[in-house]
Amino acid sequence: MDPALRAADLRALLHQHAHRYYVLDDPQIPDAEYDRLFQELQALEDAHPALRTADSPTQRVLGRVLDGFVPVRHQVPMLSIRTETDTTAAGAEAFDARVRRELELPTDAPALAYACELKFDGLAIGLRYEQGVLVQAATRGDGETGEDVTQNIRTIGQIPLRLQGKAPPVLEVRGEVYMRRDHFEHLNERQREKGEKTYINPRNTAAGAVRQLDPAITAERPLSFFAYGLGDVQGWARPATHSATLDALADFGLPVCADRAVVEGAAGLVDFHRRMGDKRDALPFDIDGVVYKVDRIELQQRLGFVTREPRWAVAHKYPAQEQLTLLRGIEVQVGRTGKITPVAKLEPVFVGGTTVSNATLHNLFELRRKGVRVGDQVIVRRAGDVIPEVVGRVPGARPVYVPNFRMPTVCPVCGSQVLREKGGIDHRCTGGLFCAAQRKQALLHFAGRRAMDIEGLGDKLVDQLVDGGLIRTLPELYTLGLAKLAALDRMADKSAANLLAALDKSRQTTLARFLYSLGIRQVGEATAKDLARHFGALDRVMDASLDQLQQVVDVGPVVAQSIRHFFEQPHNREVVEQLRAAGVHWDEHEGSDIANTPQPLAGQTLVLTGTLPTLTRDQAKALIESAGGKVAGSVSKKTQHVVAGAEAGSKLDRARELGVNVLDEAGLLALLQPAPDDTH
Ligand code: 5U1
Repeated sequence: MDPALRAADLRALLHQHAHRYYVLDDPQIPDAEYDRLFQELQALEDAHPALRTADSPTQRVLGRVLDGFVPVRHQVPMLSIRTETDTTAAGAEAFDARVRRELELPTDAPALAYACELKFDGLAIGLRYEQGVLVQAATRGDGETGEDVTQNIRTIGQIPLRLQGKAPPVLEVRGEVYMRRDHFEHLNERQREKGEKTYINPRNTAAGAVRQLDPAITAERPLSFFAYGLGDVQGWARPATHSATLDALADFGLPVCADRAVVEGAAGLVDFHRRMGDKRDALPFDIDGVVYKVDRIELQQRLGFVTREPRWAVAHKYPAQEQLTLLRGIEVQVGRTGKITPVAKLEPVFVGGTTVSNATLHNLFELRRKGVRVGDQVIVRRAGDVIPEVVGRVPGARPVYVPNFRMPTVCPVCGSQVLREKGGIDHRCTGGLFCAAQRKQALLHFAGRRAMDIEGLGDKLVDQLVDGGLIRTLPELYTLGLAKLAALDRMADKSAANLLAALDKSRQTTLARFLYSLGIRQVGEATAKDLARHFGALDRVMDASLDQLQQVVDVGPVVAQSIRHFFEQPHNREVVEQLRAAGVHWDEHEGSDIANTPQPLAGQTLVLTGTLPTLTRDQAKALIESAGGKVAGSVSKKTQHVVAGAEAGSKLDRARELGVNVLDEAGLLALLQPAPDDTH
């Protein structure tokens, strides 16, 4: 075949597969096949350098280290957005009122349509496509002149090097480069493991990566992108509304966030702000607010600009996820596995929607690297469901000498020695279950909703039970009697009876829950389920060899070793036996691979959205999993069914967009019935 034709074919194929992988999250070919096509193109280009085009996928990571960035004058100024800091509904109402006033609409004129989006916490970028090919990427700078960061931006897999479909001669796309929270946590986890400096937050990390002079470093940072607007456009009759423009950008293969809506009037804005606020912690990335834009472009043009901000848009903020506060003291906390964590005691501060007075400092190394000392002004971050953390201090001299924090050499709770494993980062109390702190944490974990689910056994009661010497081991929980419980401070007879009933109920459980509740290091809920499904019986897990354990999906050598180690300890086996003797039981082989239970959802992925009429989300998830299905957090082409309840959000829209089957609760329950010919 003619090399030029083959190279063009390969480029088209690789663009198409990169779009499916990075933007739609729905790859159609294995990674190895993508690599093979990529290498074939690379070899062709090496043999015929004239075939190497600017939009070739081989050209993503080939920039050189720069001395500095070249200034880029924006053809169309890159505006910023007016911010509404009143985080209540009044903020949205004020925007609608202002727009109506400026459009001189009579009070009885119908509600305006607004396009609502998320305000991503990242770095604004303009991407210039000429004849569909990415030719330049620039930062905002002062709005008139930015910096040319093209070679860094080309390393971001989500950003197409070539647009799909019939692209206009010039299309400049504006949007935000950001870093997902899980990618950020993972990056920091790796930094911690290497004993290197951690990053402060996803936004600074993303911005720093884009402004890297060495594109090889940018390429190592997991960056993402969302398009949200246009700059210079030539030769394209753009749609009449902003929402349709975003749809068109998605059709060109650009990532556009699915959490958007067109709403009517102030009430629609308020509702969007509230809905996204409720969802904020569950989003995979940080947002600092939502954005409202007048949807009709013609009205946007009538409204125009003030200085560098359009009158037709506003960013309506949420409470900040980072705040400054005073570090009053540093204490240590002993975790379930004995890990000693330095905890910052803070002047209470409202951050990320709650008042925070304690925040983790992770470990001694991190604490030292951040250089925090008691009396400092520190930055506290609380984002998503991650526990609040101190991410740094405000630089500046201290008026008085403050000694550096030191790790205790003995456990503050039980007095056992505190040691750090050779080459490790964490300090640990060596007291094991002799340590009341570890015992309390072990009990709380055991009683947790996802473990044995003992309702009513919370922090305060566990403190009383352990501190009062009523409980030393997990099985002793089941020997508690009404008299002992009712004698506890502030324990009413009714509460004691309720707790005993909850304990009794918890005796009937599942193998997966039981395994998880034991608190084996490295065995989270998912691994416990995998173990239960694979082995089907507790004794088989307890006696499994390292090799046998590694046959389980996602169990590697470290997890296998931890499970082996746990069950090699005679005292752990004793705990298991005593729990069984106390009446804790489950159906062996229930839901396991070796049992022939019907699995009507085997191999299928479902997504839950909205509120179901009778089932809680956890109940629906458990039912799906027990029928062999998986529950995913987002809808893609790999999703077989979306189960939608009241107030279903953007996942339902996405399901419709992709043609994924949508069910209600009754439909789900019908699916769970084994097929009539299922003869298991
Ligand atoms: N989603 C979104 N973010 N954002 C930021 N849209 C959006 N629009 C912006 C900015 C600065 O500016 C335009 C309104 C000009």
